[in-house]
Amino acid sequence: MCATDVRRESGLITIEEHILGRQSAHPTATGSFSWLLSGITLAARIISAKVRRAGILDILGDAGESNIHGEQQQKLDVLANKTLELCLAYRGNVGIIASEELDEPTVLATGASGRYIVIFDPLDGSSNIDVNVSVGTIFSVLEREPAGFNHHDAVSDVLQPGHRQLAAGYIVYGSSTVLAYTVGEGLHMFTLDPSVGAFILANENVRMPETGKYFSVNEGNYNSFSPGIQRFLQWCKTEEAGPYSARYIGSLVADFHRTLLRGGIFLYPSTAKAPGGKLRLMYEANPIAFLAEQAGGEATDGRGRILEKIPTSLHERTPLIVGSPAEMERLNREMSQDS
Ligand code: P6P
Repeated sequence: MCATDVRRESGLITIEEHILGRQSAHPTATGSFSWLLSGITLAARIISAKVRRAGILDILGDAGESNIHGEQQQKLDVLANKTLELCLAYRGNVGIIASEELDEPTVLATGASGRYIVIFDPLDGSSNIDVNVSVGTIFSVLEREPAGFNHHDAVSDVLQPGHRQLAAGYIVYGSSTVLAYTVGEGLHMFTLDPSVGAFILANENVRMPETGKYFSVNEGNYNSFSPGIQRFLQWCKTEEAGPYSARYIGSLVADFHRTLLRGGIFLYPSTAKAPGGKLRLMYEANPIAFLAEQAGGEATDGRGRILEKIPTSLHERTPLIVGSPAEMERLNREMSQDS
């Protein structure tokens, strides 16, 4: 039994070892991609430590400013954003970063060394921080077109459809800190062991159940949902369907994490307040959709596959419906009857 098998037996595969192992499967892969991902895991460990002590450190509450969306920035939002910027800036191979908290992308390197683009929501669900509800970090990794290395229109480099992602992942700061990532070869999950500060492999090649027993949606918006979505939700509540149980935390990463592990469906459709949807395409829907598909699930905007949407602006919003094949099939059937 080789050393890695022994370590796997002992449950001591760290995320760094796992990423390097994936890289070795690609003889053409260089260590630079693994080096980039280790920057994200370093940031995750720092943010986790801050989130876990939020009540003790003076970092709860408003930062006194608002972001481009007019949303009140929480202190932890600002801190998480700064942490990711710093951890990625020193990787030497990240050319552009973009964030929910930054109006425009930041260009870190223009030459060929700046090969990668990292887009992130540094602390999604941050409005829940003060009431101790799980929050999360979501990230997406793209590659710059070689031709783009020297021009200065960073936004056009970033606006790529989701199927171009090289990697995506999230960290959920819940009862434990769990990191899920994919490089397009399955979805793998790690739990942070705070006693040693390492992410330890928990589940490899995670599969979303073919069907589940939960639907997850803010039913406060029910009256403005399309007829197809209203019919689907009514079906979920019938004896024929189960009925399904409703679970909604109001924190995307936590709601998706449960859907991924237990199956079912999460919906944030168009509403009266958000006709184009509330969630962001580039740093929420695209990474979540990549992860869902890698685990055997599906993700649409109600009309088409999320990963095929052509972005037109960095902070654009989209409806997001993501879940198990059985629930997605039923929902698509109901929505196909809408005019
Ligand atoms: P609502 C959190 O503010 C967030 O951006 C996502 O994490 C979450 O899924 C959604 O908004 C919740 O929105 O309108 O139901 O409060």
